[in-house]
Amino acid sequence: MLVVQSDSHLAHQPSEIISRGRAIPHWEIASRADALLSAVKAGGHDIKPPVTHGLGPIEAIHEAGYLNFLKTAWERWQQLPDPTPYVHPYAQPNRRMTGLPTGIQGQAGYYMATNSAPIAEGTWRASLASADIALTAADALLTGETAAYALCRPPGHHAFSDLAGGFCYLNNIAIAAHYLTQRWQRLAILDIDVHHGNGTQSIFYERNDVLFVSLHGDPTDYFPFFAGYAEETGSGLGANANLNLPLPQGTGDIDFLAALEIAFQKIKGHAPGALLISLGFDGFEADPIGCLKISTGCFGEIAHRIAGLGLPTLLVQEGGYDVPSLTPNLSSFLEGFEGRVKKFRP
Ligand code: SP5
Ligand code: ZN
Repeated sequence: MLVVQSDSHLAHQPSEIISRGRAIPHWEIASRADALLSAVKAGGHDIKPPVTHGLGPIEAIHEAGYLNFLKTAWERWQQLPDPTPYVHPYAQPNRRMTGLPTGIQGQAGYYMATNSAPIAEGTWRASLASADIALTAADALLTGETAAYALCRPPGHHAFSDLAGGFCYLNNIAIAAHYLTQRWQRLAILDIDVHHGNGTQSIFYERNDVLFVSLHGDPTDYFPFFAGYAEETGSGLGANANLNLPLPQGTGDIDFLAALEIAFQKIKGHAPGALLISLGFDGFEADPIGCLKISTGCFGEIAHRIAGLGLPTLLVQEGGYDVPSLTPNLSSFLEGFEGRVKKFRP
């Protein structure tokens, strides 16, 4: 299948996040892309660089004020006395706090949902390239390819229209999905990253043209905590066009595949013209921040079943943090997608 990839992500390498009040090494590191690219190369896939699509498709999803923040935040942060190398929020607005301050410290809190989306000097540039990767892969579907893989970094599914969070800045899959509505009136997004795709859900929550379905670890005691519950089914025009399937921590292959079938029933009922997959490998059994127990072989089985839906399919890379396993897990997925499922014994 066609794969879109570039080295522009190297501009985004913040070394740390704040987790439970403490700075820890970032999980979302550049070598993830190398490990994923190894699987692509081993599979003999065609690799293309992204084509610049400009800000139009991005502005269709993200607020102008937020985009301006992302573009300027690092330089403005550097004007502070004794600045740190990355923009991190310090005070964040919450219930009953609605002001939008003009200063960079307040804006960092206003536009960042979590303490795990630090902005480095090249974050804006890398994020634009990541969105262009998803859009260029989407172009392949527009020109008749049945499937394409967007090797996006940084990932996107925790980014809201006006919020960064959870290692994400621009919501690559949402940008690509809206872009594809030029061709298909009905689309479905299936999110199999271990974390609920809260940004994507929010962006499409009141729309009925783009169905959002997510399988993820139960957010009761797991990131992103504030969304991903079964009761969230969409609102307004989008009523019933959102399906969350939270899974108990420790869920393994058999139960994940059973939930996948429920997701498929919802997707078939929506009758989409194309399918977009938020593809995370952090549900892997050895992922350092995962909470599920999906095996390498099962990723192939998942892919095989997704391909069985027979829809044009855009694969968009999200999480996955056990770097050495990203190569076999993506290989398993791509081989399974193309009908070669091996060594799967749940
Ligand atoms: C795209 C994606 O997968 N984003 C994930 C965001 C998860 N953010 C939570 C980071 C906190 C990690 N602290 C975990 C300590 C476990 N030893
Ligand atoms: Zn994730």
